[in-house]
Amino acid sequence: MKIAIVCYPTFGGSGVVATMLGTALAHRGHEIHFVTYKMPVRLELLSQKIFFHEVDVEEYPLFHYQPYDLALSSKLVNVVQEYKIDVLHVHYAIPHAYAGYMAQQMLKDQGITLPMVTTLHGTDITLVGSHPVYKPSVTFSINNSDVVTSVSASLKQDTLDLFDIKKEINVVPNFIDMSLYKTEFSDCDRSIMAFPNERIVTHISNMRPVKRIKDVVRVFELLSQEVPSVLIMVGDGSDRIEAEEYARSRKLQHKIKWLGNSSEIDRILCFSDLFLLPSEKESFGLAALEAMANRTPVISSNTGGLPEVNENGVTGYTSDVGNVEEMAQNAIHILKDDEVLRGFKESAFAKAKQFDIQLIIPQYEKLYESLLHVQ
Ligand code: GMT
Repeated sequence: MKIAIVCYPTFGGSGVVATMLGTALAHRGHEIHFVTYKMPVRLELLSQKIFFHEVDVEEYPLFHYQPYDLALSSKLVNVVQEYKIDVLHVHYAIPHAYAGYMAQQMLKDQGITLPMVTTLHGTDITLVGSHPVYKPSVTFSINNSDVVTSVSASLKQDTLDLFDIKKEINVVPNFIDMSLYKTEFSDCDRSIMAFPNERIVTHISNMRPVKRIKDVVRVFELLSQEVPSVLIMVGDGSDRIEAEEYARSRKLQHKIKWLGNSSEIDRILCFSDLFLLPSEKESFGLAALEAMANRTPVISSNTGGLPEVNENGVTGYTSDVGNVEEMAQNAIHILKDDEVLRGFKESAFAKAKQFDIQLIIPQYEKLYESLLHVQ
């Protein structure tokens, strides 16, 4: 099949998922066309089966906001015509499903049918999409997609609760390529980050308010009073400065390494003993799954789809949003004893296997095929 994929190419779960999906589909023989405003961050290999089409937005001084949706839908029309695309798969409803619908209509005028799959990722529903300024357009785009998927059962329920949805929503969970992770236990080279007696605790996010990164520092503060440990903070965003300030005020800075954005996520997670994700909202929590694939147990909030990934008491623990005391107690329980830690590490790894890419990609392929047959 020839599949066009639209996503946000920057650091962020939905772009990472879309990029991994496209790459895996290309390995399975499909021709994949990424249509985005920048090369996706994790798209390393341009193979014969992977194409990248940049959406140019003309800067015109008259416009306060440049019309990206118009540029995207026009680019989609051109790519579909030139490469005879079979299916369009848009990741993140805003504005991709809307632009995709417009492209469909323009192509229809030329007698071309372009079926569209829309994957809902989270904030396009829970934070941004349900805002009154976007809600009618998001409802319309979802209801007019040919197939709609959501990355967790929880996000499906949120979508049904927040919008008037007439379409079936298929839950297709996020995934990870388990073939990239060694099957035997390995400690990695942790000496670059910590002394032998210290545990390594990690957090990775785009450090927006929804990630509650101050809670990360507060949990670490409590746990480091009981267990010698260091905290590795990966990513960047609007809340970083305030969290750094808080850490400084609590005299924790010497125990915290702020690494900024990194493309070495697996290398960092490989030597981590614990992953913290205390988010306010999280439709899935791809970062938690990446941690688990690296045998790192997770302390997270119990919001959204997180309990579908992080099994309470098995792969780590889940607590109510903001309950940093409980999160810290659970973290101490996991980290204090080598045997307990080893058990959680193995359970986290075992659970991650349930989300192996090999199990999930066929689910998308089946949905694409169902659309080709109705043409
Ligand atoms: O929340 C983020 O860090 C970015 C956001 C995105 O749109 O890229 O992530 C959302 O999609 C990810 C991939 O499906 C999910 O793993 C995240 O849980 C989800 N974020 C939220 O729901 C807040």
